[in-house]
Amino acid sequence: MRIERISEILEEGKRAFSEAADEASRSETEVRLLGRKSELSEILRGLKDLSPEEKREFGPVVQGARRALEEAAAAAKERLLVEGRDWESERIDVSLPGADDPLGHLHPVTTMIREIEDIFTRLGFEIAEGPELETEFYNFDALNVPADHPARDMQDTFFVESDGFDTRYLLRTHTSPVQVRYMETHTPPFRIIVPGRVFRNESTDASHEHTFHQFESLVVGETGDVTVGHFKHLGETFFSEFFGRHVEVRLRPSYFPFVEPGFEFDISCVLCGGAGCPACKRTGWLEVGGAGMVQQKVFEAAGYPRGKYQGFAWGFGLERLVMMKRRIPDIRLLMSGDLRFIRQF
Ligand code: FA5
Repeated sequence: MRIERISEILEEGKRAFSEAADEASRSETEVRLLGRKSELSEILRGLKDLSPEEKREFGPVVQGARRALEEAAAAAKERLLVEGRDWESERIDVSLPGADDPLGHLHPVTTMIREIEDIFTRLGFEIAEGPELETEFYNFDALNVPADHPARDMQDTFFVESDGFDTRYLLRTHTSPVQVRYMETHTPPFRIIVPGRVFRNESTDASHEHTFHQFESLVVGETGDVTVGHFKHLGETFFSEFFGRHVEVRLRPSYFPFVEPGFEFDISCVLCGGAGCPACKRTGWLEVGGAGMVQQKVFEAAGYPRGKYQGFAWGFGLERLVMMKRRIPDIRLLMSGDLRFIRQF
């Protein structure tokens, strides 16, 4: 009798588990057939009251039925889990294009600095740099800029509050202070370029920014070794390479306290080739920077003996070259942070 009842419970249980349509009814079946109050648990509890022979006969059958029902319950759980998934929403379309991972690129000013560094490195130059937060000494005194020179005026220079310091700090107004910093730790002969950011407290327009870049060049050797002819030739070589066409250089007398003689450095207009156009105001020439033979006072400020060395220096505005090369009409676009502009390069 008992044996038959057990196989009935087993058969009914297996069917109930395989027919369970959702987890709630499966779980209800599990409690009903395998829970503490189930008939099977009752029978299991009664085993202890049987004779040893009966235990031997019934024990394995009851235990086997319980295991089989537990397995059926687990199998039903697995089946319902699989059936319950929304396969459609999980479908992956492997033919869809991948997620767009936007890549940035270098700013045209950075690209241009690297290009300039490349050209000069090939010509045997080293690249030097100096601090943007500079002292009044390196920015002006060491460069022989007189104490009453208008460039020191609050209009042109961003002075930094230096109360409590012996030194007066400012944002460098040009890359020339790096000349002296470099010479303090190096002995000629050498040739360097110094690309860097500079700052001027002036009102802005299409060709003037308060923050822009210059690149300085300094070539120094024994007296007689480095001449104006060398730097005119170097300028022609560099600008021709930079613009990818033959460029001529013109020097006009000018004054900078740290050079003697000093020049304005013009190149033949790269747009019209010197014939005259609106970009060069019909002169055929474009002014690109200041230059000259290094003043002996600057050598002295760097600790060199007077008269032993001779060299030239120049300082070019980088943005104006970028504008000419990329045909950008307004310098303020470059640092505007406007991505519509930047993405064009
Ligand atoms: C100087 O800054 C000198 N240190 C250059 C120099 C170096 C002369 C070595 C002799 C020997 P200047 O102030 O002229 O010179 O500036 C040089 C160049 O920087 C200019 O020709 C121009 O191209 C650029 N520049 C000057 N001011 C601005 C500005 N506000 N915005 C953009 N570019 C500027």
